[in-house]
Order: sequence, then C-alpha cells, then structure tokens
Amino acid sequence: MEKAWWKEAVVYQIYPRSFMDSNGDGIGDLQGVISKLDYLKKLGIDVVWMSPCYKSPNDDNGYDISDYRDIMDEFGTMEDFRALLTGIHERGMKLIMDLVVNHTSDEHPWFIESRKSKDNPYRDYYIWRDAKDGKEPNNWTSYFSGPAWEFDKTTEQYYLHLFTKKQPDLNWENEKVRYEVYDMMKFWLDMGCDGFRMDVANLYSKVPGLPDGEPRQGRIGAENYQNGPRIHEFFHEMNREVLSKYDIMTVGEMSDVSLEEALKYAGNDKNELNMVFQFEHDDLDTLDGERWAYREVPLSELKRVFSKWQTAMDGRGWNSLYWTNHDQPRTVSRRGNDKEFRKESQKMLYTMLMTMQGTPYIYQGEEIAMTNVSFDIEDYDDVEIRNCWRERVVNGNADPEKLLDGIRYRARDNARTPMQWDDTENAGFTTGKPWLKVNPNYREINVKEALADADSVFYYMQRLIRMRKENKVAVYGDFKEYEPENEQLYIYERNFEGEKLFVILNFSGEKAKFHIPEEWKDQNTELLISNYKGGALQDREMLPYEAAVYLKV
Ligand code: ISL
Ligand code: CA
Repeated sequence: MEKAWWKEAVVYQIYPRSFMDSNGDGIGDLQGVISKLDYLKKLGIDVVWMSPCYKSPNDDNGYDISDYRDIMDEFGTMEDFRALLTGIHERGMKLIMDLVVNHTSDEHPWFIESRKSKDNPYRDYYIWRDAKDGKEPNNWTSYFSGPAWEFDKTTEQYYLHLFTKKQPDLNWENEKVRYEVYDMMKFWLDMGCDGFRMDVANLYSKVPGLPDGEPRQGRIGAENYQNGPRIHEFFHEMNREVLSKYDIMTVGEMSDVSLEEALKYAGNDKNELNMVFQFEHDDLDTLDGERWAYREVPLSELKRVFSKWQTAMDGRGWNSLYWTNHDQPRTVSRRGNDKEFRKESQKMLYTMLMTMQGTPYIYQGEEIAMTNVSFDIEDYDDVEIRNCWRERVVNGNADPEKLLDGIRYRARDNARTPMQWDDTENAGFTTGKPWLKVNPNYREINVKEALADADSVFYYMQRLIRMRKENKVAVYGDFKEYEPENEQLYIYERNFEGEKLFVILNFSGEKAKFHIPEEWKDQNTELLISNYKGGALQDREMLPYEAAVYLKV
C-alpha cells in the first residue's frame, strides 16, 4: 500500500455562509473563518475544504460562479483569502478549494458574451440548441425541478442547465473551455492552495446529439451525462496539464457512480483523481427514487454498501469517508438518535468513519453533533426546495403536509443552519440577523458547551483523530467483516503490517449481544477508544450505540 499525506489526512468542510460572521451582516465570511482557525487546529484536522467562496450572485449559494478568480463580496476580499490561506498553512494545515466547472453563473462574463449572438466567440462555451417541434431540444429535466433547458429570446435558442437556469452548463467538448478551466486551477494552486473538491465531477461529458432520456430516480436524461463518453479523457488531460504538476489532493463529487466506474476515476495509477465521493450509502433511504420520500434502512443494507467499498477499493484505489456535507441532513438525526442518545450515537457513527480505509471528511457542526431542523416552508432558503414547492404544491396538486415532512427529513438546509458557537442570541454566529434561521436548540448544543465538557463529542472526535494518527492500521489496514447479517452490530477487523484493529459498533438504541469470533479469543488486546467505559474484548452485552475499538498487543 503506497502511503500519501492525503490518505492520512482528516478533512473538515466549511460552508462559509454558515460558519462565522465577523461583521454582523448575518452572513458568514472569511474573517469569520480566520477567527476560528485555532478551534479547527484544536480539533486536530489536517485539511480545510472550503465550499465555494468565489464571486457569485448566490442563486445556489456560491455553486453559481460569476468570477473564478475573485472572492464573493459578502465573504470578503482576495486579501482576506490570502490571510486565510496563510493562517491555515501557519498552523500546519492545508486548504482545498471547491471547483465548480460543470457550469458557471449566467452572470459570468463568458455567458454574458455567449448569449449575445450566435457568432459570438464565446457562443460555444455553453450548450445552445434550436427548439424541437417548438419545444425544448430534448426531454432532460433539471436537478432542481422543471426542464434542463431555458429559452433565450435574444438568439431564439435554448441553453442547457442541469441545475438552476442561473447555472448554464459549460461545453466541455470545446477545448478552449477546458484550457480556461486548467488555467484557473493553476491560478489557485500557484497561490498555494492544496487541492480541489470537484463539484458534480462526473457530469462534464454529455452524449453527443443530446438524445432524449429515460426517467430515472425522479429525473430524466441522467444516462446521457453521468460518466459520459469523454469523461475519462477529460480527467486524463486535466491530470496531465495541471494535477500531476503539484503535490495536492483531489476528490470528485459523483452522484450515481458505481464501484467499477469509481475505480476508473480513482484507481491507483489511473492518473485521474485521488478519490471520489460516492453516494451509494446516501441513496439507501430514498423511496422508489423519489427524493422527498424516505424509509428506514436495515443495518445489514448499510453495512453491505460500506463493506463492499472497503473490500473492493483495498489495494486498488482510495475511498473517501463521509456521513454528511452541505447537501445532506445531519448525521445524528438521520442515522443515530438526536434525542436521548445524541452524543453516544454521534460518537459511535464517527468511530466507524475513523476506523475505515479512506480519507474521512467531517462537515462543520458534526463535531458537536448538531441536528436537523423542522422549519415551516417559508423558512427554507434552498433553491432546490423553493423550486420544488412551486412546481408541486403551488402549481401542482402535491400533498403539502407530506412534501413538508420529506423536506424536513432530507432538506439540504438541515446542514446549512448557522454554526452554533455559544448560547447567546443567534448562537454567537452573528450579531445581526442570520441569513438562515439558527436551530432553536443552540442553547443546549453549542461549541462553548462542548469545550467545557470533558465527555463531549468534540473531545471524543479529537481523540478519534489522534488514535487514527497513532495507529496507521486505522488508515491503511485491510477490512474483514464479521456477522454481516447482524441488524444491531457492525463488527470488523483491520490488518496492516502486523497491526490489528478490532471494531464493534452498536447501531441500535438497545443493548446488543456480542460474541467474540474464534480468531480473537485468545488474543491480548487493548481498548483504544470507546464512547462508554468499555470493557475487555469478550462475549458481552454492548450498550445502546456503544462503540469499542481494540488493538492487538
Ligand atoms: O443534493 C443532492 C443529493 O443529495 C444532489 O442532488 C446534489 O445536487 C448533487 O450531488 C450535486 O451537488 C453539487 O452541485 C450542485 C450544488 O447545488 C450542490 O450544493 C453541490 O454539492 C450544483 O452545483
Ligand atoms: Ca459577514
């Protein structure tokens, strides 16, 4: 197994809009992040991933970029950014940027030019087509409701937008576009940034001719742009032109990526990316492909997904490990118990993440086990929700109660409520009016409380990170599972260069009987970490959400 710093790193994702507001306008900003760098260092993380902080009209909170080489007005200036980068480096940490290049904002100068005329030099930077039978050029739908095409009066053609109509898709078939992107990447890397998280990285290449698609998971057209025909060629080119020239880390965000496909993007010696974010475990709780319908997932199903990726990637590629991000609900609400076992279950869940092979990602607020919110519909800000509500309830006949229930379960805004720093008004996030409501539970759940409690999730997370650093088997070890059909316990061992770890995780709120496997019966072991008092490795009853990690000595 080849070692690498990005394999051993623990990443912390910041959603800048919701992290810390330094000037009272209710919006998080770069000076806010700078003021919390010592806090991140204390947690023990190695890499900060910043969700987009580039200039943007914020139709999709920065995932619609109007200038790739400048900072969003609300977040600060380029000078602030340089100070942030320096502050991170001074503390021995690294910074990776969000690279959003499947699309730009419609306010990007390229698009402003592109829409002016059919013979504009930038016309071919985007994907323009004539109407078909007086309608959209094909039947593809957008991720955020409605058709994936918008008619533009000036030239009487449609442009493609897989996301909102303010996020026109770039035309990756055009070599000029690709080299503009590569130049821009070098701009940030030459400044000292340490890599990229690449937004919807498997959508750049569209099937030529843009044929009609089949309905799949609530959308139409995906088979014509997910892992498209030229995608690996594009990543090879990007790797050759940019990535291979720097000592950086890269992770491609890829919804609907199979294991086989992931191995092409992130396989050893494939010369594309270091790793991908796959969504298989995230998709398990959707019902019949309907995003807002959900179901209970039996533990055996969840384990099957994780175990499959652990086993198949071993020695062939590298995994990313995450429970949530700015697009997913809060971990403890979705997979643990956000009431009586909030702390115990969150600790258990992150014990899993920190004892698997791959690079773990912690999303802001997870270290204090922040929870989902239950807003009224008008309090949601996300364009995904606003569009969907308009389409289905205002202009359609969907049952509002039912849709709201689904939204409360899965809304991206669950993860985007302001970071809860203390128990003062607005959780210490801002002195003004926060852009999105603070979760009302901030008086109990906040950083100040966590730092004052030796038994907090924060300090447990800190210990987990340290444990991972001190035991390379946690990073590089291979994976062997016991009792895959057990619906309460996840039990596995890891092996690396003579070191052995044994992990028991109780995913249930009830006690669970653990039977020690034959192979481990007469071994000397030491308890490395547990969210309870723990006990020797032997047949015993595991407590609700108990986690225990043993090292063979
Ligand atoms: O949220 C999702 C599923 O949980 C996805 O549909 C998500 O929209 C998709 O994974 C793409 O996400 C990324 O690109 C979007 C942006 O809105 C998301 O915030 C970003 O992470 C468009 O840039
Ligand atoms: Ca601010």
